[in-house]
Amino acid sequence: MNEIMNGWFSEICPMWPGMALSVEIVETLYSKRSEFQQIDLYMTKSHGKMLVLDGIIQLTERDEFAYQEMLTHVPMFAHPNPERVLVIGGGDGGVLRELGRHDCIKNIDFCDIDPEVMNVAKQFLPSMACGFDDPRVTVNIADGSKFIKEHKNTYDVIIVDSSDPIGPGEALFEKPFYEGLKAALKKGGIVATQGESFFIHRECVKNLITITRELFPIQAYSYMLVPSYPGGHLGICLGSKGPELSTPARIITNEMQEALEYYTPEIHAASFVLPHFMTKLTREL
Ligand code: SPM
Repeated sequence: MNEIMNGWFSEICPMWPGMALSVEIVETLYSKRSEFQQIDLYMTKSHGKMLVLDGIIQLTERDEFAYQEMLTHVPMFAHPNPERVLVIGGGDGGVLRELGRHDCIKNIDFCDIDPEVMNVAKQFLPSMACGFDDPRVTVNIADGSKFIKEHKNTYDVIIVDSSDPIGPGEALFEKPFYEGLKAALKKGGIVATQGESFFIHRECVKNLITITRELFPIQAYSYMLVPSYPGGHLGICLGSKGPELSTPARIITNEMQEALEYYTPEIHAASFVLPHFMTKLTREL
């Protein structure tokens, strides 16, 4: 449940009890319940537009690049030749925008259960929704867990840009979904999923690592800094059927590097270096 008091939005969620991230709001630009969730879009005082689903901040214009670049380019550069890519969730289009920078891709399937998020992004967030303009993108409005069952052995890279495991995103954090992701990947494929925060959701992160370790020969956990998520960071849980994950398999062009704000080959490798409590935690699994 979120609250706006005296012009401040506070993100209050049972997943992070006893703390709340607050952002000063200038104007509510959109507020409506879709078939699946409450969608709110605010103009904030310091972070540009902010998209909120069921009371949880999904992105702000000021720092969205950190999450979208890392969730996209870490798995994409770990793969030696990704031609076919699936994106589940991410209705704002930011991950699609980042995928658009990879010329090696032949087609991108996009699958989201809620078309309203995409419509809101197209109306209010053109710097992300431009991702939908890429002619290689096919939009599928469907439940991601069902979609992958119909696309076995199809993708080189799958990116799951989900909300948190409460509401419509819940099933995306469970083992049957990961089994489906594995089956939808080709030989040598890589999956990258929104991996929550190791400071505030340790059990959830532990569970994701356990699941991916059980299913994939290579597993790793990476993270990036995002000031507008509680804890200031967000993880990426990765599973690979072959390629190493922490070293880029391809060289980034100067042109692409200059267009990015967060990802570099050095950040790619460094993002897998975790605090010692995480090393101890993963050792126990
Ligand atoms: N394309 C942007 C969509 C954002 N998807 C991830 C949102 C996660 C929000 N909650 C973070 C909670 C911190 N543990």
